[in-house]
Amino acid sequence: MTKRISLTQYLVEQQREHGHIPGQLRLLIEVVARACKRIAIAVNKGALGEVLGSAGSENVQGEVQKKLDIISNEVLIEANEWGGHLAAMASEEMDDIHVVPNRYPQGEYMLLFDPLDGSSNIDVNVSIGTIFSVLRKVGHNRGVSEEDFLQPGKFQAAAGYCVYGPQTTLVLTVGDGVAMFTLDRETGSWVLTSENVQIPADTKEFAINMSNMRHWDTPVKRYIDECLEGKDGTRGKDFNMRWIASMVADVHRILTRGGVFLYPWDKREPAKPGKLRLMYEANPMAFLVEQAGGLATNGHQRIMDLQPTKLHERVSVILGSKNEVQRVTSYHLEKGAETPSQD
Ligand code: AHM
Ligand code: MG
Repeated sequence: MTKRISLTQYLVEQQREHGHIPGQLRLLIEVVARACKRIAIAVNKGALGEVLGSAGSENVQGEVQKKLDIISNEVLIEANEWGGHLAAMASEEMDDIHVVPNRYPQGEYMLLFDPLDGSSNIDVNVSIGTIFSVLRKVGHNRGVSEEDFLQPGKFQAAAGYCVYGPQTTLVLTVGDGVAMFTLDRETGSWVLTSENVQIPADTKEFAINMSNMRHWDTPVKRYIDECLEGKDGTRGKDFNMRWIASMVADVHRILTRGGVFLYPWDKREPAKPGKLRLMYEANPMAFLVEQAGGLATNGHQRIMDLQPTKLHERVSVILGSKNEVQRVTSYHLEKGAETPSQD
């Protein structure tokens, strides 16, 4: 029988062999993984758990919140509040940061999350997920403010996501490659199922919401037009397209078999740099993708180099197979491409 390695064993061995997972970070990852198990149970119940549908409220970005958005947010907060590993949390579903209450010890990390990404897919039984990013708190004073969170993605201590699909899979990086763990529902444990994940540099698969084509900027239009020309065009090969409308599921496919994902700035609302959020969607995915040998840019710069100016900042996202991301980015850098401002 093949030896099974649990998430706990993996983390303990990483800590022992490489010393790059401090105790508090290990606890944090285990707590997030446990919270994801609880979210997976709620997601699985669906209509039977009365968790589908709208919660009748809106988040800070004016988006309608689903019941599962709120449930997942509460699960993550409750699980992470008391362990002593965190100073504060920030979420897509909360206007402001959540500082660990005074009754609990305060840790040295800060956690950001999109508790349930791909909300439009909840009610239709399509893969959704939880995305998280871990930052270190700078300074030793007890107070934490939003400014403490505004660190470029290159300073992330860890990042990952959990995809709730036909399988429930946790994907993690602590800056030393990417590992995947599949939830064994019978034993309730996370089992290591892939290590040293690598994204192929070339691909024949792209992911973009084509319904926005008329709003795209010239470099994006040029790139997709060339893909669509297929074998007889500039690229000399046929491309396939996928769009799940859950970034977690699209990125999971890319980490598994390669591809390029684009949610670019477009002319619908020119002042808005993109749809996806920098700090708890783009940065953690960029960290994972780079750790797997891919690239992530906003068309002009590496995503993880961007200096955030506010918690819920949006960003244009192009990520995945290295050679494709380089190509789209080079089209943007050629004279004439408009530069989205950071909002
Ligand atoms: P959400 O966090 O509110 O679910 O929004 C983010 C999602 C991404 O997962 C996905 O890539 C994108 O929105 C899909 O957007 P669209 O419906 O415009 O195609
Ligand atoms: Mg999201």
